[in-house]
Amino acid sequence: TPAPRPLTATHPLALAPVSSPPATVDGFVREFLVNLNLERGVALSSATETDKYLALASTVRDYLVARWLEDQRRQRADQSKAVCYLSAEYLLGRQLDNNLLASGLTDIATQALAACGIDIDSMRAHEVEPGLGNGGLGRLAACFIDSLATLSVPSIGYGIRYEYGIFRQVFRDGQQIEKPDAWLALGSPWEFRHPEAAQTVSFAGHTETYDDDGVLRSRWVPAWSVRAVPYNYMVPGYQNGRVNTLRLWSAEATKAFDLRTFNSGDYVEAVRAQTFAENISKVLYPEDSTPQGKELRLQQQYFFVAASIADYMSKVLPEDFDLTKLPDRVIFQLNDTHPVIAVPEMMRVLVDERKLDWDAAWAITQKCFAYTCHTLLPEALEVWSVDLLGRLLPRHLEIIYRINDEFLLAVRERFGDDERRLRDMSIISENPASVRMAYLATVAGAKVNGVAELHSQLLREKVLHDFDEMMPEKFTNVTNGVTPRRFMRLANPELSELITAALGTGWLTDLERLRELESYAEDADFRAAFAGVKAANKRRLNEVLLARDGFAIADDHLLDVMVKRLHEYKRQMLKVLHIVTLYERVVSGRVAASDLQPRTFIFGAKAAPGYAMAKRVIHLINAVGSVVNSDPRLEGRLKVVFPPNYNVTLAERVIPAADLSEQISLAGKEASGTGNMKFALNGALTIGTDDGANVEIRELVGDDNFFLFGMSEPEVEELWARGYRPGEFAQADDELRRALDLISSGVFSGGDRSTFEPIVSNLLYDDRFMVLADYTSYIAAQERVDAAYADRDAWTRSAILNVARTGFFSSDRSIRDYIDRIWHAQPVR
Ligand code: F58
Repeated sequence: TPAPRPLTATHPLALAPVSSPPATVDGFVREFLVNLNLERGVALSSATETDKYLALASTVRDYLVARWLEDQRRQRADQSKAVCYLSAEYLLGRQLDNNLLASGLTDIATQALAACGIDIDSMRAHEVEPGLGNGGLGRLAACFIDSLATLSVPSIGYGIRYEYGIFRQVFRDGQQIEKPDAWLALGSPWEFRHPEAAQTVSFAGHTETYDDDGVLRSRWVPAWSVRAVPYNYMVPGYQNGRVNTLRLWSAEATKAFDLRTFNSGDYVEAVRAQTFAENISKVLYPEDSTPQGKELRLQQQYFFVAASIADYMSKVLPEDFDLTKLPDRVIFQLNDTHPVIAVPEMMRVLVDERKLDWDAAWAITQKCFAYTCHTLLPEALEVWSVDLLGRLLPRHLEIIYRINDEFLLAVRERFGDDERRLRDMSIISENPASVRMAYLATVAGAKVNGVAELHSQLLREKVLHDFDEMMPEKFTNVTNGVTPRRFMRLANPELSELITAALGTGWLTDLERLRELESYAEDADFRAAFAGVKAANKRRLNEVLLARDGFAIADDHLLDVMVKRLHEYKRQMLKVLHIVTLYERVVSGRVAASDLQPRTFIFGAKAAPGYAMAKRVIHLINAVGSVVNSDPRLEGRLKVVFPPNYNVTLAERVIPAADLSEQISLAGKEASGTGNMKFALNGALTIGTDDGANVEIRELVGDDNFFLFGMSEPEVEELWARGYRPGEFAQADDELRRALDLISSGVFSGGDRSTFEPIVSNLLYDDRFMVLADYTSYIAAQERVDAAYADRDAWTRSAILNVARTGFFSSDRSIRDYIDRIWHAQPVR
């Protein structure tokens, strides 16, 4: 036998990427068993569920990896413009089913596993979802990387590999308790660790100037650094052979142990440095809407963007790259303000390291970033104290000051000595001195976008009004979207089959084709089939909730669902007042229980651990639930179900079963919402305010297929300006007063009147989100819901029209809008 040739980069085998295993049932079985035997070291007969799940995940990976390597190689070789999506959060949800679907292997895998005596559903259920996000913003990032891959856009997602994602919520006596989310405990089969591609990220220290061959330059002398180790995840496009990358950074100590200290016997001190470094990517901050301004959070932000920029510049760009061409090669999309420290970091790299002059560097930077804003709440706009920023990132603070100085000069040039404007537009605000990250992003970004039409309009008119006056061409809108692969095809397979039977294939990547369903709304057989799917989804949800939490869902109830983070602006309290009103009507004898439309109310919501009012509302929902559910007078009529730990996995079960989608934020507060889109696409009707993307949903589905209530945004503003006096609304509506009195009376708290008193007095005296002002209109809209549901066939027709008319909300369309309006990158097929 000839001596084997060494396998090097020049070896013919090394030139071609690995080939995939054969896409047949036998091929899959073989690959699965190889993984089980060789990787896990166990025989099928003795394998645990975890062994089988991990071997299955490896098998799916094996099918994707050849394409992935090829796409990475091409992306490096290719000159076309790439999108770097910078996001502190990716709320991915389970991976197995998604990756099977994307690679077209679902049927093969199902049969192959069955041949091994394994039910694929038990494998699906075994996966712990990576909850690396808080809510809408993180889930949007996950939908976007799915669409980027499906549209074959050269792109990479950058983020943080939190060791603990969003906390696991449990209820004790109806109150939220947070438990750590150890999502990595079973191992994480979807990731590839790349220590060889680690980057060093530095912090603190001081800056100095030095003479660089006659040029005076600044440099940063940091005090400490950590290693950023990338973990790569495959992001397969939907059955298009494309596999993009999500690169999440994990923090490690530069020196694992301080050996000298270790040898001197102080073990704890020796590992302290390691613990300190690793803390940076330890845990996702569970804040919703109000950032806490904690140092560790700023460390996290800088950590991941510095590593990402270094990664892009050193690994993706050729060494001799002409940096003035950078804007033709890359756009960094800033998902909210969390990655905005990337702007001064890019300036530092270009000016201090690559030695470009300031103006050239700034011209490049301004073309390489774009900023998406996700809020309208002033308290949600991130600011960092100058003191903290200067301590942690002294060079970046200097750079921010210079950016601000030059920007304010431009403002002065344009508007003269308008002190009000100069003060209000300054990136640095005084008392206490702090950096307004949204302003920095707006000044630096080529484009600034809101996430729904109304939101973008309000950004321009209110939050960033002065900036809009100065540079209107920067502002644009990209209405959010959701991926139909996960939220229709995977979450609602029966509806997907029904649609495919009607329209043929292709709609999953061309969601506007759902329009063709409009005529089917007039077809009685189709309506019956559609209603059958909804009923089946309710039964499936019933099974899940019974097994998970012991809740039963009745088939014949209207399923009324409010799932989203718990926040006052989202107004879960309005929903509670509705339930309490219905309850009060019956127990007071004014309405016979038999006259109520049977309804099951489902809540899902996590509250930020430090948000006392939100946690109290959770307690109240559970308390109202236990009273209503155990009152024989309401038996079979009203039921309140609040499964703990609402997450992507549960969303995939709840949304397809829903009849009514609650989108009831105060107008002008919800930037967009994306749950609203998922419900409509799954045939739930919306009861909602004219807020966020609800406005666009209503325009598309039509007033007859949407239950609108409440003040519009201008009406909200007007009432607020006039002076909002909640007591007047309570005076004007007997039922509202009764509902509030019932809560105050202690019936929901075992007679203790103090438990929920803070909620009631907040609503009556202090409520920025004007719950009481919209109560009467909300109750009236709920009555329209009951009346509409009484004609079940007409309801189903409306539900079908909701599906047919909301194809616009595919995240594929959002990504196309980003391409056209912001990125100007091209899909590469
Ligand atoms: C959400 N923001 C918006 N922030 O509230 C929602 O209207 C929108 O649809 C969605 O973004 C996507 O655009 C949101 O989820 C957060 O979770 C932040 C996490 C970090 C701390 C501050 C809130």
